[in-house]
Amino acid sequence: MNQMSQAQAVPRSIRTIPEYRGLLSWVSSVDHKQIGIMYLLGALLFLLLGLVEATLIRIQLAVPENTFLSPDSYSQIFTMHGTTMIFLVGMPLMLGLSVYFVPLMIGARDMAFPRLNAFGFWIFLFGGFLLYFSFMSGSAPLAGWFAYAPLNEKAYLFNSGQDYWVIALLLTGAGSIATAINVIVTVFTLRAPGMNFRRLPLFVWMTTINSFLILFALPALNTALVMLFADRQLDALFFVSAKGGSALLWQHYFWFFGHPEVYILILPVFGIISEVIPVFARKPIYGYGFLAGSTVAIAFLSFAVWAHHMFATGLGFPVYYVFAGASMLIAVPTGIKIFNWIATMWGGSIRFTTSMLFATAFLIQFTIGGLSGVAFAAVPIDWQLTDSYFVVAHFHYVLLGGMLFGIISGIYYWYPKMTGHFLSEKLGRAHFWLMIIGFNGTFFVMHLMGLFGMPRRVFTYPADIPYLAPMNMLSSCSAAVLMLSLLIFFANLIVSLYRGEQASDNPWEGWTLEWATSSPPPPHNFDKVPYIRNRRPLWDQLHPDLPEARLEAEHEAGGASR
Ligand code: HEM
Ligand SMILES: [Cu+2]
Repeated sequence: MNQMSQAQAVPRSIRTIPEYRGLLSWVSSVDHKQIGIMYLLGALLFLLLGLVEATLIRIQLAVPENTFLSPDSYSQIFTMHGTTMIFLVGMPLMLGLSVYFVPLMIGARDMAFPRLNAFGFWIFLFGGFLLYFSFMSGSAPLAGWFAYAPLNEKAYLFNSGQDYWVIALLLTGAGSIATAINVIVTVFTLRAPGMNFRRLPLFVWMTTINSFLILFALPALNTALVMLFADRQLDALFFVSAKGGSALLWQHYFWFFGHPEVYILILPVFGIISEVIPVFARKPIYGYGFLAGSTVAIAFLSFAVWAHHMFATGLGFPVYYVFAGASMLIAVPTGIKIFNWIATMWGGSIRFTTSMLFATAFLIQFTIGGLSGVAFAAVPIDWQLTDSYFVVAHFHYVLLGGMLFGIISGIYYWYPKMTGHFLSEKLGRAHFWLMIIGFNGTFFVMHLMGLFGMPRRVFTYPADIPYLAPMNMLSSCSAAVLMLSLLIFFANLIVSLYRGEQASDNPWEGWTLEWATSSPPPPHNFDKVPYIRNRRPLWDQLHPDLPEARLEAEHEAGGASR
């Protein structure tokens, strides 16, 4: 009855979408919150698959000269693992949180183009399924996640697995570009009255800049994919050096996309951390301007460092100087962020909720990954360590210890908003500590394995290289702990949906607009959007005695430390 009267209350002219219930209401949805949740669920499904692949890899490598996987299936598994984790886990987790929270944080009713939003999600999902269909075509792709030429060519990979890889990435790439355009237009046109760019929440700042990165980086990948497809299907020979093409050209295209891509995965996470830390340290963010400005610097610099992935290809000295210099330079704005977050925590009355624990671990682990990254910027070090397990350690510290830890922090933070229930803190703590032990146990020794000469992407290693066998065994046993921790996380996500403690509208005493509406928000998001006078619109509501305007004035006068 309620539904009827509501439907009648809406004028026919704006009732463009018929109302469906149950599963159909999700499939037909153009609501940014439902689409955001579908992105997250899709990403978690693919995470599960990527973890199964990681488990197979670690079983194979647990002992030397193992025959659990054949060389050929090993190559398929690590290619699918890498491709899945980057394109079907990292990207949709980041896009899902963006399309869910950007409109809420700027006080909008929805994204600027709701149908385009749905398109972006579905094309991602179909792309993902297509990649996995490749297993049924006889062979999954097996040229690695960056699929170097000429290995990616028909002469070497004649079955269609690699073609599935090309089409799948083209589809998900098109979806990411569509969503990036959508985020940019939404933020530029649909902000709440009074919310100028200096009052924008940092998560919104960073996802917006990130969308520009997507817009400029992904076309390079898509171009290369189309060229590769032409090579494979039409003998176009773009990347076939023996016939006048250039195998190196593939690397230039790929890394012109690929380096910005790693920032595409991490910038929204920087945004999450910039929201979580001040709320749980109960202090305003330190250095808002620096955090936003350094993001712009990172965005520009990230297009000027791609050849650091190609130091071993003999590009010659002037190129080495330029790209080594730029790669070291990009550590500066990133370092500034780390200092800002630490300064925000400094002297705060910190609440170590599970979300805050993950944010803190992010700071430490991401810094470790960042430092080994700067080491690679020195060309001779790169020559020594490239294609060894040191690299595998480096990027898992950035992607798993950094990106995934940060996203999980965000999920513990926003789950109450999305579902109306808290995630269990008890399970959360078990998840956290097991994940810390499992993650560092699995990946820290990989630095040493690399230094001892273990190459990446090989299905086994000889028994007589000193220490490799025990280090690999340690890594594989720790990976089991890591898997267990993530299973606890999955269980928490499901159990808390039904049994989780009820959450109020603003359970963490947050200050940004998503906390100004109910948990979960109604379809129209806000009954009334307040006029935005400062960066923390909910502060005045929570502390009528201490208006933000006065704090800002005191701060500018140099008096206040809050
Ligand atoms: C959770 C447990 C995980 C384990 C145990 C694990 C293990 C591994 C190992 C051992 C390799 C190297 C394979 C080889 O070179 O032969 C690898 C490759 C890779 N992993 Fe993971 N990984 C995990 C999670 C992740 C996550 C969360 C991401 C990213 C978000 C990720 C991204 C990658 C990428 C991009 C590659 C490179 C694949 C290639 O060389 O083409 N991994 N992983
Ligand atoms: Cu790079």
